[in-house]
Amino acid sequence: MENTVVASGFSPRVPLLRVRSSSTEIYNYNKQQTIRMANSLVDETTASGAYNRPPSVFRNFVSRDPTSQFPAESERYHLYMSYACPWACRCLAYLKLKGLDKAISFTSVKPIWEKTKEGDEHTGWIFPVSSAEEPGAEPDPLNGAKSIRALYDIASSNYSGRFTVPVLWDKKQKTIVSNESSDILRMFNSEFNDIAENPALDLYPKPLQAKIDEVNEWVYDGINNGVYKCGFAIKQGPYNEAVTKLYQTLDKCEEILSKQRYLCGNTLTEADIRLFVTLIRFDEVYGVYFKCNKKLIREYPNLFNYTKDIFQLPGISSTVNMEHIKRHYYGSHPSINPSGVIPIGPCTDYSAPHDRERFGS
Ligand SMILES: N[C@@H](CCC(=O)N[C@@H](CS)C(=O)NCC(=O)O)C(=O)O
Repeated sequence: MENTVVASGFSPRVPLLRVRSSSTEIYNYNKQQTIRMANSLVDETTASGAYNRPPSVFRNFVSRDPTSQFPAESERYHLYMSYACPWACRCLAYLKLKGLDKAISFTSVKPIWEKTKEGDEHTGWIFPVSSAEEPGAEPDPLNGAKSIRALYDIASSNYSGRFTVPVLWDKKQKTIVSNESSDILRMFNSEFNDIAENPALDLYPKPLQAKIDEVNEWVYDGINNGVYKCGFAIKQGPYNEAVTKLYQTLDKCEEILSKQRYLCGNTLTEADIRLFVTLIRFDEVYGVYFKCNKKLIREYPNLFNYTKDIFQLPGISSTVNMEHIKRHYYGSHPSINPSGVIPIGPCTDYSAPHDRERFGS
């Protein structure tokens, strides 16, 4: 199955982007040649031109039960992540909030995707060769891996999915526990409380669980994954559908946040951390890059102040590396930005005062 998109202003005989089920071809106007890219996020586009995110594969759980396959132990697990990635950064935010960043080590990869292996064209997450190469990124301290793909190769000999971050790694069994951030959040929230510096913080408290689940569902569909559906759509219809839903969902959040401090009431919950990682990337990246330009977050008084409120929670600003975020998105998907040029703004100061204390602290 093949789809062809022709950008207006270009000759209809020269396809700008061709998507096949296993690879993407981009016509580079500067080099006058077609570049082939291997499987990654941008290839998950269906015949209808809509973006379709595949499910994660490693779905094991760390448990507080010492007899379980993956028992919660200090210094046993490692979070491989990217400062660019919202899904990975929500896990890092939990490490900071729960005070688990000493018990669970973490490493960020380099922001811009590169070739992961000799012999094929796949591009993905790469570790730097030294700490000096890329501020914020570190070489793999455990396995000496060159790429995230190499970690998946260690964990499984027949894995055929995408090589995504986050990866929660078990140092003892030398394998991947989980590559699904929503599961990792739940583990960090409840299973490590014996070793967490902030065990009392419960971002998924029993009385609010049904509410959090409900909010997560529409926030994920409309906003977290919604921005990707806007950005990776290769036909007008699926883009229109995604962008309409995105702004309906942002409006809904704005309305909720005009009456209470957080999404599920006046207490911070998992739902807020999950929304925050998308909001903090919105004006700098998604507004331009994913064509989400009807309105930016700074134009919504409540959403904007809410973003600043969460950014200013202890530890959270250290999870936001705008340099990595911008360089990754604008530099890693040549089908969307063949030149790799990074727009200058808007450089919002999220540490500026906000008005959310009006709902109490
Ligand atoms: N369901 C996963 C999604 C993670 C994901 O899509 N990560 C992206 C980065 S933002 C990735 O690593 N993509 C690599 C690729 O597509 O090759 C989760 O939430 O943990």
